[in-house]
Amino acid sequence: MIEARDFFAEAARAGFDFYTGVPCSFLTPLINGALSTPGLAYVGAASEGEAVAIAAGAWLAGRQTVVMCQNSGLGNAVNPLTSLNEPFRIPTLLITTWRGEPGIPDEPQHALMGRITQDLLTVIGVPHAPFPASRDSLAPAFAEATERMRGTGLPFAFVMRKGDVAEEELRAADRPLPAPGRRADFPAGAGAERPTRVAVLERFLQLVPPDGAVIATTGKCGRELFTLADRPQHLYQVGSMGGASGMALGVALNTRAPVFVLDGDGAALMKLGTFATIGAYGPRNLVHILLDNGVHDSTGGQPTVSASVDFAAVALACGYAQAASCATLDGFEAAFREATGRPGPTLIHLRIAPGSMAKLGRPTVRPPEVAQRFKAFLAGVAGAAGRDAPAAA
Ligand SMILES: Cc1ncc(C[n+]2csc(CCOP(=O)(O)OP(=O)(O)O)c2C)c(N)n1
Repeated sequence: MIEARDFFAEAARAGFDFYTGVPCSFLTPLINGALSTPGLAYVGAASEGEAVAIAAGAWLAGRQTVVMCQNSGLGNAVNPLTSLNEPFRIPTLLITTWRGEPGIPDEPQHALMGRITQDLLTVIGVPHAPFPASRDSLAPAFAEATERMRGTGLPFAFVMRKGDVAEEELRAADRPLPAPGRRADFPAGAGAERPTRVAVLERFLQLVPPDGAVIATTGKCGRELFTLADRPQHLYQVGSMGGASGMALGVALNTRAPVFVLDGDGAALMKLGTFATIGAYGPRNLVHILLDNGVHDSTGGQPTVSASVDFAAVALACGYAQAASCATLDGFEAAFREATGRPGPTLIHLRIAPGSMAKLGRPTVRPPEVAQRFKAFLAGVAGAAGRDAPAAA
């Protein structure tokens, strides 16, 4: 058995400086320790998949990351681990618990996952080792993990058993509540047609500042953005639907650059919990642009339920500093100009028309290259600021 502080000290020596995750009772000592250690950056995520996306963003902004979860939550994390970390070659140190370990009495809901935890990690290409549960094993375990991650550019997992870390008291201060946000509506005039996504992206490209980092959601949004303009500060999130906003949060908490995420209504609804995490952690440099065509346009136009959702109200209820709702290109531009003059996090919700540009390409630059040049862009912004990027609160 080790103390949480032993783990954090070895992790810090190995360069790990950003933590996120969702609790498990086996993880309580480590998460309590993370929450109680002054200066240690820990983001409590709404879901394990969101945590993986947040960590990916933090890595792009120069951090080395740790994601902590219960093995039940591995199921929630499989999608981004396989369709975000893998294609983009984004490493993270995953600590998953081993509820349902065969031979040890546990609750019925853990039995199956307990039998397959290591096999599941292997199947999804995540090498793993037992969590280092003695002081002597810490340094070699970190050496193995970091060497494997450096070699592959991919995640590595420690599998934690009950009692691996000694009990730790929770001494975390409550997070300050965000002040009530501000809403702005830019209604369309009678008979105004909704803009297309490509028209909005064209306008966006005229408005976005040169030091702005841009993350585009899964599907045709990223493809259209790439077709209009391919820039080093663009990240086209080809998989991990719903993960763009989490990734943007991870970036925004660790950079001084303004961060823009182009989201879809289907994707936003898939990971609505991320709104609450963004609102609570409150990065002032994050602008969340929701291109709401009311459908899953990229897969053939099947309706989402977005028509009955007031996303600006959702964002404000979750703690965003500002939220705007609009339905025309000029409304979008007005909302954008207002938003970028004030501290966020900001949501700009724009109702658009379904459909896509006729000749739609796919990014020809490969995901690992997209990630590397995006990372280099953010490092350049941090270098230009002459200081380290801020650590997450
Ligand atoms: C987890 C997951 N489920 C489903 C898909 C298939 N898929 C790709 S894009 C997409 C639609 C996304 O809809 P929305 O976010 O509204 O964006 P739009 O296509 O309308 O631009 C779907 C369902 C996927 N890539 N990942």
